[in-house]
Amino acid sequence: PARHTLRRDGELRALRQVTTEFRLAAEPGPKAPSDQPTRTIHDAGHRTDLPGTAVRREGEPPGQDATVNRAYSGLGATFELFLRVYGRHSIDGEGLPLVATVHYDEQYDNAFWNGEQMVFGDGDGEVFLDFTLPLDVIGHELTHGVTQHTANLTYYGQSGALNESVSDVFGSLIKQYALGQTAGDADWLIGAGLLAPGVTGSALRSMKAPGTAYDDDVLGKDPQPATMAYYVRTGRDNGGVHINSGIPNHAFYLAATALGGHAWEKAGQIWYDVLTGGELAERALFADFAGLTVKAARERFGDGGDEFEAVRKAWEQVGVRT
Ligand code: ASN
Ligand code: ZN
Repeated sequence: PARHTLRRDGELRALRQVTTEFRLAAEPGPKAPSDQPTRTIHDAGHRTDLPGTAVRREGEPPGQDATVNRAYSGLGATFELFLRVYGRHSIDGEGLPLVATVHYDEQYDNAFWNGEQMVFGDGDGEVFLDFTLPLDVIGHELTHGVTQHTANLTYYGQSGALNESVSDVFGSLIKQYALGQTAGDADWLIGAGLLAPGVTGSALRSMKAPGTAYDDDVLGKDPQPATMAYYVRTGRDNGGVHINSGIPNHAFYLAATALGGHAWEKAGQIWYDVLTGGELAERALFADFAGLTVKAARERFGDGGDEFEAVRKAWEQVGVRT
């Protein structure tokens, strides 16, 4: 009992101060982002006001609308690849809530990222079906958000084609990861299942064989080149961003299939390192991107490794100098 003697005022004040400092130091800092997505799917009811009416929030069970459910699952699959494989928390790396709107407009033949959220049309049913059908299309659109928050590649000319290609690469990887496919098993198509039954073609684009995805009376022939020898100089489509993306797409396909196994582990990691590494300029040309992938392959997997050689050779095959 003698130990519990009253302390003098000064001692008490000092003790209180130490206690306060300890409590402040122990207080949690900024909250770590969750390992679960925060998804909200809206229905535009065939109008164009965004975001429309919320119809499924995170944690809610599937409802009757298959389009809503596909959007919800696709957002989840995209979140999973970026988190589990690359350690990225959502689109911005800080747990950004994922928002999508389905049934946008009437017979709307596209899907897009508007800088803040995903938007999906139902297609006209004659040329295109529902844009939530292909998982790689959902992944493609969300990856535009990742690019916006990282390298921010300017959407024109070669940097625009790189922006498009990065969306195709991770769109395809999201599908491959969800299906557990190896590079050898994957179809390397973007938008398989999107073309209406009457259309002559298999998908929107092929990373394996750019220029062969469709050849149709209405759509025309797939205009994508696979190599620089066929690079298309045009002012249309922001300087051919959806056309010339065939070249970096094919380089990724060549590197990933040469390496084998799961494409997201090596080729995907290298491309992710370049996209997020801070060295890629907003107006990068193909050669800038290519050079950085070779550097990233060396830095992550070693100098004399298969990865370095596979990446270098892939760009050489499509005619881009590294
Ligand atoms: N679906 C197209 C894309 O993501 C829409 C667009 O932005 N042009 O590239
Ligand atoms: Zn795109």
